Amino acid sequence: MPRALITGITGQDGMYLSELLLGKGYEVYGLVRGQNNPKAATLAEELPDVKQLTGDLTDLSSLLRALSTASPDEVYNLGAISYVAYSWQNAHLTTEVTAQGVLNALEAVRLHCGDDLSQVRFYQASSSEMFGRVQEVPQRETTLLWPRSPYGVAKVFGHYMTINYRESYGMHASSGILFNHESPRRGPEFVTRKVTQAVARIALGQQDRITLGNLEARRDWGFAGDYVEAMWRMLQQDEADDYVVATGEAHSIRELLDVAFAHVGVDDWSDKVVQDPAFFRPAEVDELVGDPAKAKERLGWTPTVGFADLVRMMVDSDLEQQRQLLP
Ligand code: NAP
Ligand code: F7E
Repeated sequence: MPRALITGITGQDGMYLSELLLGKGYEVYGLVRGQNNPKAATLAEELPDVKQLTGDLTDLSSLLRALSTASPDEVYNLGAISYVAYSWQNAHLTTEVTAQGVLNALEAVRLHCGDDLSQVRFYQASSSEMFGRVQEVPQRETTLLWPRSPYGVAKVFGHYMTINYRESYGMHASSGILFNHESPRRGPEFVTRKVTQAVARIALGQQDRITLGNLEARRDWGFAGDYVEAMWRMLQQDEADDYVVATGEAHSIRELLDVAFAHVGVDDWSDKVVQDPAFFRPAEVDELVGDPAKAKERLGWTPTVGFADLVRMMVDSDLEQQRQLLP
């Protein structure tokens, strides 16, 4: 039975990846941080077969302990402070977790393996935010990186450190440059879920309006369930490498609003959306769109859920959740 250790197991991708690996017969261990983390209970309820281990990416010894207990064949480093807007307010913390945390994870694997680094394959959750002020359209593995936020800068550090461990020690360390991916499990601070949750509440008469920032930004949005499949496929390759994972299509926040509101029968949402400068970013990433050709060719990976279906899936899920909260 193959064994996997996942950091960031309580996040959106950690849950989908756990489901995927458990379905393939893996023994799955997940690093859960903090004292009495409330997400541990949700994880235990939804995925009782996952074995939870206590640890934190900023604490090297906790990573070594987790590796020693899990003795994994594959390590997926998904843990991060992942909310871009928050990263300006907490740049040091973001750097400690999202940048240095990657070094800690790589170093822990190297120390754990000793002379035989071939025991463990490593996946790093890199991000399209690294492209920031884009130097090429669409973005591919070779596009120059120009991050625009402390989060993006931290991800660039983790990305290059992963490549460095591959080149320095021959570690099977791959980096997935994933574009935005969403699902009903997406945190409500991210714009897709913020919109689908609000649209559900507006449709049920629980709220009147939604307050947003920049409606012109464009993102390449895919379904998280598809994207964790690409992560796994990367670690099944003979050689470690870097891959862009994206749909190849970009849509604006306005289009997101169009699809989400239309799904509950609202064609004109102009009186339901308010813009607030508080949600604008100090440096915006205007448009991201990826070229997933390499992932398609080498991993045989293609996305299965398109933009409009993804948004409708999220609205439906939020409608169901909000109905359960009604008195
Ligand atoms: P997410 O839902 O925000 O989950 C982040 C996870 O990291 C959570 O489990 C969180 O734990 C954990 N974490 C935070 N600080 C930690 C620490 N100090 N030590 C250990 N774990 C810590 O993110 P996601 O959407 O699943 O994304 C997974 C990874 O892919 C992240 O690295 C993200 O930056 C990256 N990524 C995401 C996207 C996307 O569109 N979703 C795209 C590209 C890259 P708690 O639950 O306890 O907070
Ligand atoms: O913002 C605009 C905002 O926070 C998308 C993370 O998973 O994907 C994610 O980062 C866009 C931006 O995601 C609001 O200005 C407008 O242009 O949903 P988001 P993100 O910043 O693209 C990348 C690939 C990651 O790696 C990250 O971890 O939407 N926007 N109004 C808003 N965004 C938010 N959150 N809230 C608003 O009210």
